[in-house]
Formats: sequence, C-alpha cells, structure tokens
Amino acid sequence: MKSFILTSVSALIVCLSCSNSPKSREDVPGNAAGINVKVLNDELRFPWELVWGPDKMLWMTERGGRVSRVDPASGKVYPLITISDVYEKGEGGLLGMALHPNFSKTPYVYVEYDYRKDGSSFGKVVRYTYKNNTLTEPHTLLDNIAAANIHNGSRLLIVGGKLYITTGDASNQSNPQKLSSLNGKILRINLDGSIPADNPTKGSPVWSYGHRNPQGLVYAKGKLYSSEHGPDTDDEINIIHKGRNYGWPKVRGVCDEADEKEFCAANNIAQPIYRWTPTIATCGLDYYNGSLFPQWKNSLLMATLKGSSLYQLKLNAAGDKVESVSTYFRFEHGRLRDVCVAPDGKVYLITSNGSNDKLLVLSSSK
Ligand SMILES: [Ca+2]
Ligand SMILES: [Ca+2]
Repeated sequence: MKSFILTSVSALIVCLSCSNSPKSREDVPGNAAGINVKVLNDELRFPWELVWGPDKMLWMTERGGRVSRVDPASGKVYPLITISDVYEKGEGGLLGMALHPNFSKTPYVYVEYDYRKDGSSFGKVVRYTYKNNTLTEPHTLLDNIAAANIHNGSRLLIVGGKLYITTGDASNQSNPQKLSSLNGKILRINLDGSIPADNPTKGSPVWSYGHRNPQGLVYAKGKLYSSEHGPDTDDEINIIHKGRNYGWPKVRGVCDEADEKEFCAANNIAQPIYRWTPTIATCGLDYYNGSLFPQWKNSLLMATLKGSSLYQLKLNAAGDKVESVSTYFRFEHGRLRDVCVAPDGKVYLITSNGSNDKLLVLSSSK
C-alpha cells in the first residue's frame, strides 16, 4: 500500500513508500515549494508529443491525428491538420514529432504515425511542410515499421542533422534482436530519408537494438538518453550508443540473473543507467538546466503514465549516472505523457487520460 500526505493545495503529494523494491533506490520526495502549476487547457484528447517551436509556440500531436500549435501563455490551440490516414487503436496512432533545426528557412515537420495497409497496421515517418497555416506536401521517409495494439514507440528527435526514431517491438519479441526488423530499435536517418553513411550497418537505419518500447528521447551533455517501458519489472533509462544491443527480450534491466549474465557476456549488452521495479511506465523525457527551478539543474525530467508523476533524475557532472530521483505531482493529474522545457525555463506537461486531457505549465512562484 502507498500512503500519502497532502502538502499543499496546488503542489505535490509526497509519496512515503512508493518504491519498495530492493532493485531500485527509494525515491526522494520532491519539494514542490516555489512551483506554481497552472492548467492551460483541459480539452485535449490523448496529446502525445510536445515540442518547443522556433515561433515560440508549443507544437503538439494528439494520438487521433491532430497536429496543432499551442499558445504557451493562454493554452489556446491552433490546429494545423488532422492527418486522415492515422489509425488510432490501442497504443497506436499519431505519435512523435520533430521540427527541422533550421525551421525558418526549411519549415519541415516530421511525424511518426500508424496506419492501415493491406489489412495490417504499420508505422511510418512522414515529412510535412508547414505552409499557409497547415501541413502540406506529405513525403514518406520511412515505412513498413510493424505496428500493433501495443508497443509502437515512438519519439522523434533531430540531433546533428540526423533524425532518430524510437520503435517498439510491436508485441513481437523476436523483432528487437533481429537487425533486419525496424522494430524494437532506435533508428537514424538523414533528414531526406536516406541512410547515413556512418550508420552501424551499411544501408540500414538501425542505430541501436534490443529495445522493448522506448517512448522518451532527449539529447543533452553530448549524450542521447532514452526511457524505455519494461515488462512487469525494469523500466529503464539508457544512454544510446551506436550499434549497441540493449538486451530485450533476453535481458530485463541490468545483467543480474544467471541466464542474463551469459547472454550479456556473449553480446556486449548495454545496461541501463537507472531502472524501476515496480514499474512506473516511463515516457517523455527532457533535460533541465534552467534557472527558474534551480533545484532541477542538470536533471532529466520524465513524464510517467502508471506512476502519474513528474520524475526528476538528477545527473552527475559527466551525465552518465543518476544521482538522485524526486517525484512531483503524484496522481494529481493522472497519467503524464510528455514534458517539454521551454527556453525560459518553464516546464510544460501533457496528460494521457483520454478525455479532458490537460496541458499544464509549471512556473516559479518566487
Ligand atoms: Ca534494456
Ligand atoms: Ca535483469
């Protein structure tokens, strides 16, 4: 059983015994003093991705297919398009999004979504052009990612002129260890859809493999961090390295079981830098180094679904270890899907409850 103390009206609920597992360090209760929470919008439906745009607007996907710009002050939604062939079922639908790094000159919007073809579900990565207040000229960059009711990923992130795409195992555990499959991977392509010459395998978009269902991706401190849903144990935070195998389905979390040790030794398995048992359903990630919340400097911020909290993962100076974990807003707003840090240090959150989903903004009350 979990027990709680309500510490303030708008702030957090402190969890006294959230993490009883010996496999995961006990969470440090967050101190929400000085944090204002404001509901900017409560009429969203399964918002999925939240990214800060160069137009100083939030850009948002909703799983049913809608892409919008959202005023970060008022929460007013300005829809751009509802993509007509999005197939929303189970965990699938319109998922990740990224904007071209030179957006003012090259107004490309990259999205990943599930759709139906020949009686089956697939995911694809499509590039749109932002023009005349809508998204036009869809151009498919990557197709035939298997999709299913569960485990479809997918976050998109552009780093160093390459587009990274997380994919889930699509409910088929043979996919992640199979290099010929696009599933259970973190993929890397050029912004025109071609395969980078320096990918691990010539002609293949696979950058790393052995993933179950990664739904968080952020680049900071020269590192690519990803959150990944575990099964009934071992949600993970991984640092993604070129060509490495992250173990699923042979390894859960770290290489500590007898059969895991053997597989890990034979396959040079990359182990998570942090993990949770019981699981919390790790989702959207961002990196905080702003001054609005000094207590969050040099931290990953993570939205969690089952955990229904904002997690702060304080990193060490090198960024290769999680030094402490704090939780905020536990069960106050339901499931949290994504977190977005704005350049001014404000933090935006979206919920994933299915109706009356919220966009929240955290600002300093000091
Ligand atoms: Ca793993
Ligand atoms: Ca293990």
